[in-house]
Amino acid sequence: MKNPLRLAALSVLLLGSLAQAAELIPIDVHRDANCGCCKKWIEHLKDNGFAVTDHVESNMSAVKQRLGVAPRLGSCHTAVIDGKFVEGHVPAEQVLALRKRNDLLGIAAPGMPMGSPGMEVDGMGAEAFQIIRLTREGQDVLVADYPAR
Ligand SMILES: [Cu+2]
Repeated sequence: MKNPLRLAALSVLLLGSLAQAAELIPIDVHRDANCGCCKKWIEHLKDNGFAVTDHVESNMSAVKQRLGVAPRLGSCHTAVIDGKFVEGHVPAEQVLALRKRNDLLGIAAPGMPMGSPGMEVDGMGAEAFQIIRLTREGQDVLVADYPAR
């Protein structure tokens, strides 16, 4: 072997990325029994490296109230990650970014924006939607603007 050290370094790198790929991120999703778009959002999370615990709820507004989801930010399902809420059809990349933000109560994609993750309809475009942060002080902050497509 020409360069055993280099080969060893390469295999450490490879093993490292494999371990990373296998490490799923736990998240809890609360939803109504009859919500189809909620199930589709759960699939979106699973496709992006999350391990989802699915909770079927009889009273979603009680769940939202308990987690501090302001009614103006409301959507269908409510997820919880590291004690913070994720309200509605939030893209996985935004959920990942939320993990490091302990100054926030949570993030939301208010409403049911057509074309957002889990709200795709064949042959239909996506409408514009926003991701909003809710700070622990109760302030809304715009995080991202997803344009219509
Ligand atoms: Cu929905």
